[in-house]
Amino acid sequence: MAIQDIFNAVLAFDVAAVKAKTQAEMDAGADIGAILNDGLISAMDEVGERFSTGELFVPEMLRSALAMKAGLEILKPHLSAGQSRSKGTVVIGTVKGDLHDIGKNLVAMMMEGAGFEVLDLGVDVESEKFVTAAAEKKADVIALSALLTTTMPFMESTVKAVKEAGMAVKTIIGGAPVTQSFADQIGADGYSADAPGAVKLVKQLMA
Ligand code: B1M
Repeated sequence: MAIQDIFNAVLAFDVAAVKAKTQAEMDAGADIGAILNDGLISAMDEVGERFSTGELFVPEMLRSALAMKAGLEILKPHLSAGQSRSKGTVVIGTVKGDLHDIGKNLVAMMMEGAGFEVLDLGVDVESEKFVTAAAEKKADVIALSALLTTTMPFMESTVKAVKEAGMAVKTIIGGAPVTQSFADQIGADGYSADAPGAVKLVKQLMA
């Protein structure tokens, strides 16, 4: 029931309640995966559903996102705890034209938690910026996120720019509209549907 309260608070755009209820669940020893998936992420899925049916509009979507982020901030130390020595370097960002960053932030946090050094370039990132940052950081992996079908082509141009630069860095992609077949089509080295899967994927690619 209490995780349902977190879900409801995100839908009510109630930042204070999301924080309080998330903290209360953590203090009560609830499973962090359940708080994340059943409380915070499923609330955003519901927001997306209501946006599609015209029950909610962009301002409400944004307010829910802010509420969800407040909950994520409380989970963050637990998602990225531990590990001191870097297992490798990942450059991550949301591709050009796309401002969605919650999923990308979650992937970045979990990569950090798994012991990778993460350089987060933010949102609306040009292909060249990924290439330059990866070269400067001697990155092992470039991780691209997109939430809009209209911005998926920028994943392709980034993968192409990496190949043209002759870099050994691997590219992985993810985000709600992205699929394995799209990854195959654009020549990315990997795809994951979620943040824990992205961590596994990077470990496999670097093995
Ligand atoms: Co936007 N939006 N939005 N939005 N928004 C979607 C994505 C949409 C599906 C809503 C809908 O119509 N049902 C729809 C896209 C339709 C499409 O193209 N298929 C949409 C639209 C249309 C738009 C605008 C165009 C609306 C408008 O202005 N008319 C506009 C575009 C702005 C832009 O980017 N240029 C827009 C704006 C916004 C807000 C700014 C209001 C806000 C974003 C705030 C922010 O991110 N800071 C927002 C939000 C919140 C959403 C929804 C409701 C929630 C997204 C989210 O944060 N989910 C979304 C509906 C939905 O997805 N259900 C929607 C929670 C997050 C944890 O999940 O990001 O999917 P997600 O990440 C997942 C996986 O995808 C994966 O891991 C995470 C889970 O573990 N993953 C990766 C993500 N990146 C990965 C990378 C990896 C691996 C896995 O490897 C590298």
